[in-house]
Amino acid sequence: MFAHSAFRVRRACWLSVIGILLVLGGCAEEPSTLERVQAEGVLRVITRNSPATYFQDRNGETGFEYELVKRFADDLGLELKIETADNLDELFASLNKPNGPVLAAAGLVESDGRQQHARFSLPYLEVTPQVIYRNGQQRPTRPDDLLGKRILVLKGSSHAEQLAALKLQLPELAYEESAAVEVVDLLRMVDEGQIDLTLVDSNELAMNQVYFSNVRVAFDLGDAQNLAWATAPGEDRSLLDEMNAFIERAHKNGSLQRLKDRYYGHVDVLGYVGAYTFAKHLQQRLPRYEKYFREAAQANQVDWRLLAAMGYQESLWQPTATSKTGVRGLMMLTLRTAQAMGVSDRLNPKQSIEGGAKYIVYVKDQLPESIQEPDRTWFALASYNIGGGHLEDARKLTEAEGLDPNKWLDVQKILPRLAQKQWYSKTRYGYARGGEPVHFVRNIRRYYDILTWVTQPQLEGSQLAESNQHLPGIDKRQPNEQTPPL
Ligand code: BLG
Repeated sequence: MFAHSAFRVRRACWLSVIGILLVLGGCAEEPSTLERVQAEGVLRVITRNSPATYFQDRNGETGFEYELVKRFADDLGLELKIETADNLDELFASLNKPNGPVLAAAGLVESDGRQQHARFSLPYLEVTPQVIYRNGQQRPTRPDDLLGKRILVLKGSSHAEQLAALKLQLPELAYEESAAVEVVDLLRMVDEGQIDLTLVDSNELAMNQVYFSNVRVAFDLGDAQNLAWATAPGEDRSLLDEMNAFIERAHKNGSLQRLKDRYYGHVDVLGYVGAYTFAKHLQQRLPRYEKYFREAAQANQVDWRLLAAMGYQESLWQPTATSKTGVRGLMMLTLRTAQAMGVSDRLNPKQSIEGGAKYIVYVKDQLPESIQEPDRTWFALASYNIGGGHLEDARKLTEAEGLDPNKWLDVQKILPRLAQKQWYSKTRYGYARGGEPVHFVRNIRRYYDILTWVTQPQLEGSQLAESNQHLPGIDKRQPNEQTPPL
């Protein structure tokens, strides 16, 4: 009797094992998301058209999310196809469509309310939600100060979720959500006084502060949160595992940090005051000299935005600027350089810009062949500032340290030593303020990046932004209507 039932149990077990194998066999026939994507050779990604995520600049598609996800696609050997959603609800809806995009890379905060619409990857960026107000208004400092204010946030955003949670404690809190706007619109509306307050993530403010000189941070609403990529919810982890492995690699090999520095680092370098001062000068000063920068750039075959960035670093675009050392003008030419470049009046902005353009090309040509782009441009800037002799001294010291004298990253570490006797006494040209070119190059690179974002292809040939219609992301074109890269 026992033996019989034991046999039956064993037989039942075997049957269920066979059943499981059949089920597994059945599953194996259904390809995983990763297998499907690999068979198609295309990674379809949904994002938002905004400066902190994805937009078009002169060189084509760009943006933090775009660059990161492009690297992921390249690693998998896939072609990247970007689609944009008009709002967050649409973005999550597309992600959940059976034949829709498989990944959302859109500056998404991994929030509780989103767990049923998406599965999130490992985090790649920490951001803080910030309440934004207009300079000149009374600064709100705590949640109670939000009462009675006109507040607008993106519909379906983590900020809307935060305000909904806050409303449970502060029932009088009133706010609106809009699906028709992007972060840049919210900031513009605060900047222009159309609304009192909005909430955006710190990275988005960092990216946009340079366009809006009146927006200020009131206070951080809550703790830092994680941005992550998302896939459709469900059991299939095949793509998610690849995403996580990629993000882990990007953390480890430093590429994520470099991307963060490039997009968001200017606030660390300029500070918020520097960023909104830049925004003001971009509107008030640059338009007066933009034509000269473009003409000089064309005549000397350099990027006009690099010249403009140099001019901002040198003089904040002020033609009568004078340094303590008697260097003068918009591009801060020494008397010797001015004479060598045929500049008779250093205070004349057109002449100064032309002289500066000629000189940067000249010093770049003097650099050894062994220095390749993009480092070559950074070395040329350093030489413009400190002179070729001192730069050569720093390169020699760099080599003596076992570092690479052809890499800006290495030479910039050594340059400050030119101001220390134990080091400069060993050099040919002696003492120099070696820290100055390090700041000089770092700042110019930031300004250059910012100018790249604000000068859109459709702007070419026209004057620089005086109104926000020129800003990336504000003009919500569909992907198939986007201006082709120049
Ligand atoms: C540069 C010259 C270089 C020169 C170096 O000084 O000026 N560049 C220009 O005139 C464009 O030609 O190199 S050298 O010819 O090999 O000697 C070194 O003398 C200018 C720099 C100096 C700097 N700004 C352009 O970047 C300056 O003004 N520093 C002083 C700052 S402060 O006011 O004292 O704080």
